[in-house]
Amino acid sequence: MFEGLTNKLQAVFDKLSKRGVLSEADVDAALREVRLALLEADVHYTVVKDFLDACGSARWAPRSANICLPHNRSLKIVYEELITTLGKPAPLDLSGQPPHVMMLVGLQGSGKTTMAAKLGLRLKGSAATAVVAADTYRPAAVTQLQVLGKQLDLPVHSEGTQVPPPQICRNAFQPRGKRLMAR
Ligand SMILES: Nc1nc2c(ncn2[C@@H]2O[C@H](COP(=O)(O)OP(=O)(O)O)[C@@H](O)[C@H]2O)c(=O)[nH]1
Ligand SMILES: [Mg+2]
Repeated sequence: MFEGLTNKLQAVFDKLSKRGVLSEADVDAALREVRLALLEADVHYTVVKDFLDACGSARWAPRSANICLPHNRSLKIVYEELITTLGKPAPLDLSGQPPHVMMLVGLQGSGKTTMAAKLGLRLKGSAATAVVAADTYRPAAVTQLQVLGKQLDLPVHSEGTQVPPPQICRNAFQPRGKRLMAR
């Protein structure tokens, strides 16, 4: 998702950079393209609206003036508002008693499973790490995680698609011996 969004935003600012100083029409056109890029990336329309209000043309130049500002200033406005909207990057907080559970939230196909495997790969050097295949609904979701686990040498806890997901998650926390005995 971020790759597609990055490319689209990059294209908007590449276009602006060719113009040097921007007119109000340039700014409006660019903001329309930013809006489309965000909506196509499945960003909720109210978030897009708040985002565009925050970096709206009022910040770019007084409405009366037809000449606005150099494009690098426009890039800064959008960049700052993107950080405010997405939140600043923060290190993973793994303090406290393990096991640590991470929840990845997103629409289907937005990269949660892939990100889970990437996180597993990143953390496996410093902690005992496993991924749990608890998506029993989506076709091949369990196999997808098993394939990723094999590629990255990550333990995968899976119980097929007939056990309820909360039970699979609970079982994943049992020590292996106890888990096998409970069957
Ligand atoms: N290019 C690219 N593709 C990705 C990335 N993350 C996931 N994908 C692909 O996007 C598709 C959906 O990813 P998946 O992790 O299954 O999404 P989920 O439905 O949220 O679990 C898969 O084909 C992934 O290979 C990424 O960072 N870059
Ligand atoms: Mg998935």
